[in-house]
Order: sequence, then C-alpha cells, then structure tokens
Amino acid sequence: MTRNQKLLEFVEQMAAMCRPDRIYWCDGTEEEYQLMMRLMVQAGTAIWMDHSKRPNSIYVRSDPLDVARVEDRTFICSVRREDAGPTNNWADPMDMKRTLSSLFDGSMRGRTMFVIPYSMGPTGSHIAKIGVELTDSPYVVANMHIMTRVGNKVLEVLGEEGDFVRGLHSVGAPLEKSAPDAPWPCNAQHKYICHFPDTREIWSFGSGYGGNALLGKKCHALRIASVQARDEGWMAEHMLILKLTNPEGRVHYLTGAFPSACGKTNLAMLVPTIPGWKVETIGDDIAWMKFGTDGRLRAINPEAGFFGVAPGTSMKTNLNAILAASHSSIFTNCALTPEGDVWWEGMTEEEPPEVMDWLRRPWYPGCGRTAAHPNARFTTPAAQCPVIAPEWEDPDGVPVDAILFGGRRGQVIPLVTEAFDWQHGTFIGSITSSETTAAAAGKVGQLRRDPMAMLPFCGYHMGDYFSHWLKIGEMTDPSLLPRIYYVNWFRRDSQGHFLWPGYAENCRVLKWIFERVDGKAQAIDTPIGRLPTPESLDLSGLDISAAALQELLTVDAGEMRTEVPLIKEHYTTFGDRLPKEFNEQVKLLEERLAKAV
Ligand code: OXD
Ligand code: MN
Repeated sequence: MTRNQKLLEFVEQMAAMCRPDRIYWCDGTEEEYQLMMRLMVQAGTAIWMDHSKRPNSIYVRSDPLDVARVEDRTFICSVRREDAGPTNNWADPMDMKRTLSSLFDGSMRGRTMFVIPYSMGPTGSHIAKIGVELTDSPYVVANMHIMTRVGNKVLEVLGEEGDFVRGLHSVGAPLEKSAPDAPWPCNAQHKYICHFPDTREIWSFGSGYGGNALLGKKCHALRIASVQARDEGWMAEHMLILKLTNPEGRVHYLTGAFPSACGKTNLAMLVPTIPGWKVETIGDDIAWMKFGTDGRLRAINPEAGFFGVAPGTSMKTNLNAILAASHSSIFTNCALTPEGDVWWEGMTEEEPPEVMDWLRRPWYPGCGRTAAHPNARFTTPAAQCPVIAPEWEDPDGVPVDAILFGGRRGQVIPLVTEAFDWQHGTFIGSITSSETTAAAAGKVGQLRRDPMAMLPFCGYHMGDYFSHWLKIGEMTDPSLLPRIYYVNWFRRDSQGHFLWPGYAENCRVLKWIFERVDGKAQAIDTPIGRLPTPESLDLSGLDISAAALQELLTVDAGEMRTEVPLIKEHYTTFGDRLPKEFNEQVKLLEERLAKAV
C-alpha cells in the first residue's frame, strides 16, 4: 500500500462515485497475474489454451461491438477549445466530467475496483512517468501487467509526495445481484475515451478493448505525455525503436513513426537477409525521447510488452513475434483451433481445415469470412522477444541516430527519401499519409493524412505540435540531431502488385540509412529529398527487376506536383497555428519541382 495522500484521496473519491463492491490494490506479482487469469476463466471471458501448444496463455473473445479504438468517441477536454485543435474531438472539461460522472455513478456495482500503479518506462528512470489506473476489468489488469511495469515497485518510486497521471476506467456494466455477468462486459451505447490534459487525467468508459482501456498506452504514453513533453521540452511519439548492428559491430539506433498497422512491430523485430547485419528490438509502438547531457536525443520505450496485430503475423513476416508469443501471452479475437491453440489469417501457409472463429462460429476455408477479427491482437511481454536488445530497459535510453516516417502509399512516394535537414524532415513527417487499416474503427483503404502517425494520438493542437518539433530541432547542435527519412514499402505497379518485397528485405533500406548516417552511402538530390543511387542500395541476392527498382527510386516531378495541392489542403486544417516554416517548405518544394524535368 501507499502513504501517498494524493493517491489515497483519488482512490477514495473515485470509489465513492463508482461504488465497487471491493477495492483491490495491485502488487504486480506473478500470483496476481495468475489470479486475473483465473478470474477471467471463471467468468467466461477467457479460456486457457492447450498447455502443450501455448503454455500459460489465454484466449479471449470480446463483444463484437467492442473490437477497436473508437476515435469518434475519443475526446481531448482541454480547458480552452483551441488547445485541442482541429483534429481532435473537444469537449469542455466541466461538461464532460458532469456527463461522465453520471455514467460512472455506480458503474462498478457488483465488481471489484482494481488499483493499478504503473510506470511508463523503466521503473525509476528519469524519463519514465507514473500513472495509476483504476479499472473494473481483470482483463485490463492482466494486460497492464504485460504492457507496463505494475505494482509495489512503482509505489516505492512514487513515494509519499510523487504525482501521477490519474486514470479511471470502467467497462460500464454494473452487475445486478441476480443477473449473470457477460463474458465481455462493455457498454455498447455509451463509450467515452476522455483526456483532461490540463489536469493529467484520463476517464474511459464503456469499452474494455486495447487502447480504449489499457490507459498506459495511447491515452497516457501518447495523448497526455505529448502535452507533458511539450511543456517539459521532450518528445512522446508513436514510434518503434530498433538497434541496428553492422558486420563490424557498429551500432545505430533508429526510431520509426508509421500509422497504425503499417508494420511497426514487424520492422522492429526484423530478421535481416543481408549476412552479418543484426536488428534488435527496443520498442514497437511508442518512443519517449529526451535530450541527454551529451546533447543527443535519447529514446526509451515506455511500454513493457507488445500489443500486436495478429493477422498477417507469421514465421515469415515476423518470426520473432511468433516466438515471443509462443507462451505466457493473451490472445484476443483470434480464431481457436480444435487442439486449443490460436490461428489467424496469414499465420500459416495452409489454412487449417476447421477452426472456431472469433464470433464462436464454425469456420472452414472458403466460407467467405475471416476467422480472426482483422484487429485481433496478441499481448506479449517484451522480454520474451528473442531479439530484445540487452539495453532495452536502460533508464537513460538509447541515442537516436535516425528517425523514419512512412505510410502505406500505393503510388507516387518512393522507397526511401532522406530529408535535407531537421526542418525539412519535420515537414515531410507532417505530410505523412497512409491508406487506412482495421486498427481503428472506420473504413479501410482510404487515404488519410496522419502527421508523424500522431493524428489520433496528439493530445493538443497539431499546429503547436509541429512547432514543438521545430523547437526541438533548435535545442541542440544540428550535427547531433537524428537524420530524418521517409520510407514507403507499399508502392504498387500498374497491375496492383507490390513493387518491393517488404518485411525482412526492408533491412536493405535500413542498411542504406545506417551508411548514410556514417557518411558512406551515396545519394542523389531530388526535389523531395535525397534518394539512394541504385548502386548504394544493397540488393545482393534479391530478385527484383530493374524496372521495379527504377520505379521505386525515381521521383516523378509531374506526379509529385499533383501532391502539392493536397499538401496545401491538408495544411489549411491547422489555420494560423501552422508554423510559417512549413509554408516556406511548400514553397521550396514547388520551386524545386518547377526546376525538375
Ligand atoms: C496500436 C495502434 O494499437 O496504433 O498500436 O492502433
Ligand atoms: Mn500504435
């Protein structure tokens, strides 16, 4: 327990409102994790997976109306409307607290309120931050055990005076005395994922799924932390962190921002096809970066686990994720095999003859639907990843040499482009665009601008967020800043086939970036940035046609010119908070394109 008065008061006040039957303080032990598993199995939320197939793992199916982050129900409740900006839903904090208070009133009746003290980042690291999530969901407790550092060790660091991000979560389904519980209690009518950046609070109601409910992840580590980072001069980003080692043993650290479900987890755990090169993982979703005393940006992974998209994950696409999730993991909305293991689309080359789909219906190949939900997930401790870097919990973080941006673009955008400098890199990050996927509720396959892959995750005005990026670029000697790159693995030919093999072969692009950082690889200036010369990209052993390579590595000035009005239109969103430097960048781009043939 704790003697932190602020925490004791928080728990008391929230319990008085939510009226749980019991309050349970999480200590973070393995016994507690096992207790959560048993609670879920007893309640019908989960079933144990066959021990010989997938030891110490459970299989969970959510309610079909609770399967993804709900961006239209996500609110930034800053005191001033303009601080939330045009890309967030805003609500007045007092009004929203009133609405939510009536929903939370008695919402935990018949349930236990779990108090989860957690650390985002290695416990005690000067870059880490503490939060406390109150929840009535054992599923959330179990997932938070994997995704964050939980329990007494966090309370010790918090001490009697320490402050913390206050998180309140309820599935919004009080249990009446005589009524049975649902296997996945939630509230389909009322879902609210609300952030109060001025007071560093998160109130989430009605959903038990992923980023809606595991408040350490998107809500704290991105939306609230981005505001803290702005105020304190650091960065909270939607980025993987990887360590790249060349055959001589030289190391560079890369971070990468890609919109949801563009393969961050795969890239973070990639098995290089070029002999002698090694990729190790530090994080797959979020990076917090702060300047070290040496003037370099240093990154930590605030999380302790992976909440990865399951469909498409296979021995071929991500061997290390498959190995990491081979035991002690939680699987949500995958399909269940008759042997008591999980399956999902793309896991195996051959489809199994029959499984039970995520909606508990028989499924067989050719039946016309998917067996796993497209946003089915595995939750796995990062420490179980075979290529986790030994320094992944270094409290000082790792020095970042390069930052990658990217998205899913079938057309126009080349395989890799190096920014001319930090300001230009910030500009290309701000115009990141991608075709949408299933990670968030909504239409799949539409083009959406997703600046720095932060559109759903920035807790304040995106125009100010861009200015913050520019300010970061002025906080140190330019030679110490990471270089910035834009990559696109998803370019297609006129028949719609991917031009680049992707996955493990992306190491060829990583190698080029590594050698650029070392001042070795060649590049040519183009209107949009520096591209590899064909010889500087290591393609040994890769079967790729000269024509495909040509298409991947050229900038068609005519096509690029058609992007300019789209960029300008995108920028109108931010009004007068768009940094003037970006208008200047658009002008420079137009000038360079005008000169190109
Ligand atoms: C995620 C997401 O779950 O970005 O990481 O949606
Ligand atoms: Mn993400």
